[in-house]
Amino acid sequence: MSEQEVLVEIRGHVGWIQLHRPKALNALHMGLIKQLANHLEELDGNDDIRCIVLKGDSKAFAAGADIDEMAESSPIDLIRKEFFGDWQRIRNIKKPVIAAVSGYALGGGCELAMCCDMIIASENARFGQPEIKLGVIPGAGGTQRLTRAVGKVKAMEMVLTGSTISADEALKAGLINRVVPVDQLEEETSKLADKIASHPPIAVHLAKQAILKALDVPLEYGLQFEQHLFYLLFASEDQREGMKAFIEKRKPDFSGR
Ligand code: DAK
Repeated sequence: MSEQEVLVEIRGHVGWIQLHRPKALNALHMGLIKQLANHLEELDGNDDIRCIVLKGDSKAFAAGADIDEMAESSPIDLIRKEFFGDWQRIRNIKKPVIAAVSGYALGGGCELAMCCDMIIASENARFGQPEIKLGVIPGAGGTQRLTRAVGKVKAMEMVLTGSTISADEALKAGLINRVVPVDQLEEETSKLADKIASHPPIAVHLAKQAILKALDVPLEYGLQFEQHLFYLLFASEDQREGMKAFIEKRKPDFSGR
């Protein structure tokens, strides 16, 4: 890597990560994904950080995994090199991660955005899973997360045609949280991230866990899981502080404990 392709900036309690490989529309080669996973884990382990934002640039969030890198691989290469092992690390981040998407979010780029917990898109964003045009299918959630987000028929259309959808279509389909003008993407994402970061971090962390569980387990089990996490939060100082502050009609001061 000649220059840094993943940049990190800390603003208050929010860690901002930028994919920075503009000449290749932020195509995600293995080294870049490893760097991204390293930075995410570092921010995840930093007690001062309460929310993470992942962004690209105005032309591309990411145009997919790096096709040049994959093109000549055999299945054995992919298995032996653990070609995609770092994607698993990205999925395991505990703090909330918001994707701020401008321009292309295609293939692995769309999957990376869907690995995040929320997606804010600018009006020029395009989402899609074009892998079918390359003779493969999505491999990092494009058939699974996309189907859960937009439903079977829309996922079928996107994956089988490889066509992209606009930010407005993505909003209607339930893939993203909101669409904002290109020049307001940072500001709007920042507002959302700061709001989340103002809440008690342990409760935020457990709320994220509980919501993700809802996608995986039967309702009865999910409800029990939620209840246990609810009970657990009564062991936190922030629960005492939050409820006491309400009763005393003052602003809470959360410590993250
Ligand atoms: N890989 C490598 N280079 C890419 C790239 C990509 N995905 N996308 C763009 N580039 C490069 C182009 O080659 C070009 O480089 P130069 O020729 O200038 O050196 C530069 O970026 C600018 O691109 P274009 O000249 O093509 O720009 P245009 O505006 O004309 O077109 C485009 C933009 C986004 C429509 C076009 O670049 C495009 O179609 N890109 C490919 C999109 C795509 O097919 N993406 C899916 C890739 S497959 C997995 C994890 C992840 C994956 C799979 C498994 N596991 C965990 C198991 C993911 C797979 C994929 O994403």
